[in-house]
Amino acid sequence: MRVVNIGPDPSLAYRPILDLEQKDKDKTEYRNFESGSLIDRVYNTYKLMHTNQTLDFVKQKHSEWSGCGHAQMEVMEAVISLDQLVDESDPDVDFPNSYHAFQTAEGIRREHPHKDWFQLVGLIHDIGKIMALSGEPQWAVVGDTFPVGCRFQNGIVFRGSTFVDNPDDKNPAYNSECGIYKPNCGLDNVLMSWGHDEYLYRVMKFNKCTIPEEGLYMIRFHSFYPWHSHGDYMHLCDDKDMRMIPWVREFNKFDLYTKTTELPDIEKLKPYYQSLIDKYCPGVLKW
Ligand code: INS
Repeated sequence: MRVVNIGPDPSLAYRPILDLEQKDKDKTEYRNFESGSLIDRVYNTYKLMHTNQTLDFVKQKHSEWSGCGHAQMEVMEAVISLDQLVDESDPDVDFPNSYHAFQTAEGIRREHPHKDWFQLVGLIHDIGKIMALSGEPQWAVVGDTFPVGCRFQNGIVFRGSTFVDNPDDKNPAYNSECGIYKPNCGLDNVLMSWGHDEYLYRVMKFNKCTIPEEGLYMIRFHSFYPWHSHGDYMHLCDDKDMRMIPWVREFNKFDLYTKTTELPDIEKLKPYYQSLIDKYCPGVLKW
């Protein structure tokens, strides 16, 4: 028999770490910021982020992006374009973000079959990362978020070593417990480090999408781990934030623990999710 060498199995192209054991990853193995094969990439991304995300930087990014004048695109196009993005801040994922979108959505669909808006939030929560495809550096797009304009708290990853070159860390106007904010002013009044959460929230609002408030809140704060998972920054929260935090935590279960190397069949799932997009954020949106 003639054996024709066609090179590596093409199905492996997007599954570079197909490691069967990872399918059964234990919950305690997620978010390891101390060791692992991706640790250098992750650390370098956070080092740049924590050095450069200052109050001034965030204000500048708001004025650049919040007017949604960069592109016009349907939501499914944005989801699929994340085929081109591997998130360099994520110690648990080394495959394109589009797979993570469908993994999260399908996890939510299994446990919340009647909450279609929640499933949709699972699908789209990271599509603000398309900023990176327009030239924004990853440190201004991906990763956990934190407030700027007040003290960087201890629940932030790599807090001890990555803020030393951030001028705000030494500025007495910004480095007290509340900094520029009033106690319990509400997260709506706090400027977060600039990234995909806030950007997508702005896009949803700008285009008058009808996702319920809980869903918009999940979009806006899902990467705010120091708050939803470490209990930091509670002194800035108001009643609304405290009502919403259980929703953000419910979302987080799926966002985090569906990250496995078992990759979904996107083509098969597309029609169902397109119907949810048509219901809540139809047509061409401004980005
Ligand atoms: C997640 C989370 C991860 C980060 C991702 C983000 O919400 O914050 O730690 O790596 O970029 O989408």
